[in-house]
Amino acid sequence: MIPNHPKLKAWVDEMARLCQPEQVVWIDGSRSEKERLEARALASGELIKLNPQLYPDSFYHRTDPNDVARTEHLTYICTQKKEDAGPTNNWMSPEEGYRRAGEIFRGSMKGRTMYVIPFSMGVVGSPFSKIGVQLTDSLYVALNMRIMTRVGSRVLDSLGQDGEFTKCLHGKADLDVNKRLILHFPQDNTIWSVGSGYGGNALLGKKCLSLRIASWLARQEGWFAEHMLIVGIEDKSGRTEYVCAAFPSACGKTNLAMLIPPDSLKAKGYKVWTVGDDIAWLRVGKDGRLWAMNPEAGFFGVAPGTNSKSNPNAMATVRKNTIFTNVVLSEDGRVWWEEGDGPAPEKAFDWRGRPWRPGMKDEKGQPVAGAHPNSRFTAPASQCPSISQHWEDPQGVPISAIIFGGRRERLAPLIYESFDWKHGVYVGATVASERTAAQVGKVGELRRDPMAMLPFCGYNMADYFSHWLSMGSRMAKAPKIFHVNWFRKDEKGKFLWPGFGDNLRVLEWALARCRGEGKARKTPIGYVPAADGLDLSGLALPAGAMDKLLDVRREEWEAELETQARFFEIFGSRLSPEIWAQHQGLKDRLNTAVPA
Ligand code: OXD
Ligand code: MN
Repeated sequence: MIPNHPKLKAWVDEMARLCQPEQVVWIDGSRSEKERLEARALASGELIKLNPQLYPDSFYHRTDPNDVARTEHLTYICTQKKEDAGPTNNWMSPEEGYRRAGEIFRGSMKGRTMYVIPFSMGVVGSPFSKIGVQLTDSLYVALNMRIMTRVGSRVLDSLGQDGEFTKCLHGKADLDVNKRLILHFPQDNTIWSVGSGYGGNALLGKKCLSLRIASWLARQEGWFAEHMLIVGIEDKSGRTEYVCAAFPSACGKTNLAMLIPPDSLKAKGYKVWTVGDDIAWLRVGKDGRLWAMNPEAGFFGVAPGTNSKSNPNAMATVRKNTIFTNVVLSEDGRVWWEEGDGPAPEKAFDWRGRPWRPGMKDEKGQPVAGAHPNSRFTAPASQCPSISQHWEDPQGVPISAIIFGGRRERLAPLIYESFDWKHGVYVGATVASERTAAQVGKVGELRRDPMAMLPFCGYNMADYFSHWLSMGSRMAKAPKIFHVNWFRKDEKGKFLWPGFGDNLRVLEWALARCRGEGKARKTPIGYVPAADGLDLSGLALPAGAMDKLLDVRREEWEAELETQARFFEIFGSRLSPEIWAQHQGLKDRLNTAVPA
């Protein structure tokens, strides 16, 4: 199935000369090929077969213990000019990038197979999709790509003889963190990733292409590539309205995308439909609305914390055709993870492959987790019980509301609505989130993460804000922009809001506001729900909790203004004056507000 595409063939030959694999295998996407690859991965030990009665066609994989998460400090944007990467990205010149990674790639595939994976982000053949070709020496990566993207001959067919594609070179090399580089060359539509076999570093269709490279293309072509879930809310009349939401990693995007309505809202006839859980590509439609599509074909979800209460749809999705990475593996071929379903298995191995049993403690008396906090499942989106019938519509779904959010113990109310598009862009640009134990860094430390894109924007974020601002004038009916915070705590450090399914109460208000309904109170930061604005039926919140959840405290916002300013200052004169105007506007509104 070698394609009739001279540029593609020449590039594969050139990369093979560099990496020197023993053989080159083109991935055709067929069922028989899947079985062949799985048999090979079982024989090499890269995969372990799970109990087929419990998990048909599912497998287990362990990554190298030093290779368990995205490595942002080794991730670079390689543009000719450093300013084009901007102050929030690591930068390297393209010459240096190709040279340094080239030295690691040289001869690194000796004795190995190089798989050539033609893949499409978005349904094959849609004018909104983008094609990539990934070369990799990892069978695990090849099998994951088959779940997360659409792969094979049909993609080559749609590429034709001279179609444009993103050149994605991936190699495990020695899996040595000192020889690991995740490089993006947006000006060459190229990605080189070496020294890691972990998801976000190695499945190049995901963060590397669909966010970093796509955000670059999107700016040039006039659309958005965003770190957003897409979810549809159907009401009892059968009308479905769609929402996109951007939260930093580990803030519950997958759970919100697969939400189950609480009983009282179910009784009102609501149904929730999943379109995507991590990435949205958004374009202005002929009708002047914003339309969103999910470029991925699967979910690469975090396992710990996922259970039949927090996310029953995810649990149902991973029952078959799933690859589990770095969770607990029992002797009888089951998987388990912390805060998962059922009791932990008595006889098992942890994510490092060491014997493990529940309640184990280390030398310091601390509990030993069996699953890595960033352990994952890779499962086809089509298996999700709540998958929307429109999830593969080439033009996507029309978006009524965009929601930004972060993890804030204080300050940000449960929800607030921006005054207009420009203010909404400012709200997105000021997203910040406190670190959890699942992330590297000090727990609780605040990290600015504009639009939840800080690690994923492929160019200068000052230009990214300008792009967001300018897109507003291209939409006759722009979505309304909101900010949510599911994580506000009381004085005793207890979460004030139950989260999960009850978050639909908040989305219900947001959608009502988009229709010009929903009761609201104006505050200096935006509109918050009026005292009786949210449907809280069937929810027993402690007295006063709602007031605390919706409180806008002037002293806290004044301090926040300072930290926002310090962040924006790093962009210097490249930052749009509109961002500073919005900052000043917020300051003025806080100054003139009548204290509550
Ligand atoms: C992810 C992430 O894996 O955002 O989706 O880190
Ligand atoms: Mn993500």
